[in-house]
Amino acid sequence: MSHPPVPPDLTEMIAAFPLEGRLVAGGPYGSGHINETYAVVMAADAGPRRYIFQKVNHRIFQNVPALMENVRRVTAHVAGKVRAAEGAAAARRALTLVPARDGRTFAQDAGGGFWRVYDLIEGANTVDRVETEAQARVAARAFGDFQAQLADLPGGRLHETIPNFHHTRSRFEALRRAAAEDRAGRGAEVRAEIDFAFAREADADRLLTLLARGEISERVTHNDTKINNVMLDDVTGRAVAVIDLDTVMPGLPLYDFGEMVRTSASSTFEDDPAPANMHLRLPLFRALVEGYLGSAVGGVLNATERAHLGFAGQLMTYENGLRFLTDYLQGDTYYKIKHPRHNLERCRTQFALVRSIEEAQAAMTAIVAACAAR
Ligand code: ADP
Ligand code: GN1
Ligand code: MG
Repeated sequence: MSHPPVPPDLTEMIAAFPLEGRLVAGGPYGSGHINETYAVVMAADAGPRRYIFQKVNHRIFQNVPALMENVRRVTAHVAGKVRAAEGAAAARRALTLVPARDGRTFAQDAGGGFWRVYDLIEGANTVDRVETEAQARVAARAFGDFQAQLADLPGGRLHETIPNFHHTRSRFEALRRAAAEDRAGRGAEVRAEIDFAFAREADADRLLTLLARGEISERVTHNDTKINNVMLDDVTGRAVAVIDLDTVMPGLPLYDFGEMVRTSASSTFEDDPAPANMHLRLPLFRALVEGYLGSAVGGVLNATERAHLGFAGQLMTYENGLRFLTDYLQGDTYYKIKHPRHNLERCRTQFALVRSIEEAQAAMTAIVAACAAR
């Protein structure tokens, strides 16, 4: 089989890691909005070996060594937990970092870019959209179990890799500033979206107020619980490992659950150009609640947290809409875009989901109550 040529910066980085065998192929992989991900195939004596190479976006993650320190601690801790529970079969149940030749968790290229390598988890895949209730249940359980695994992470508080990441008030203020500055001259075009966001300002503070009052508490959370951040077994469909650990840091469990609702209980892609296609799918919401309450963290959630599972989905969808709109107003400096209106389309479709979740609050409350009573 012939392969396209391996990009030159990737070839340079492959030499920085002590990989077994001869380079066969390497090329772009996955569909994230932030980092660059590549799969690399090596021909080793025992057969082909595949690795994941990632160039971490250091414009967004401003302290990559600190981030990698988090990743090292988290992967080691989770690997220890799954090994204790499952023995040798646990090798693919956690991300495994491949250290660089100098022993560090990353290597730098000539341009100062940061690269890391993981063993590619074989026999598993990610999906960009949830197709079935079983997938939603499995993903929610996996992210809940992941939070529980990290409850006793030793070594003190993790670094905040992006300060105020899910601080919705800060996200709201960033939008207010971007709208006032109107750097890209797009303000007039998005008046309706700005009005939509401003009308919901009070929502930005709801969880922060509960946190300040001590009614809910901080834990180590994942903070980016999109369905494509959990690897699913090719054969059984069961969760294999939680991946994409760049934003693992102190946060609220409700942020993680809310982000699952946004991405796994929605009717279409986050950037569907037709907002009318977007609505909440209650059977998938029920599956998420079942998976999450049935996970190892389910029993730890208090009544206030359980009561806000539906609102969490609304809040995270609102927050992502704020962020897409802010990026559009600032001239698309944060997310990768495929066309000039991409961030605007993402925002409109997120706000359509916010509306749908608002209308479904009573139904969601009933679902949570029914699941919690079981
Ligand atoms: P991003 O921050 O860009 O979303 P991810 O770490 O989620 O980056 O990686 C992007 C995609 O690459 C994932 O959705 C998954 O399909 C694939 N991937 C990442 N790490 C691995 C791994 N260790 N094994 C197999 N596939 C992986
Ligand atoms: C980004 O890296 P990726 O594509 O998994 C973003 C998330 C957003 C998401 C929207 C570090 O996630 O916060 O919810 O896009 N990650 C970062 O799709 O900003
Ligand atoms: Mg990802």
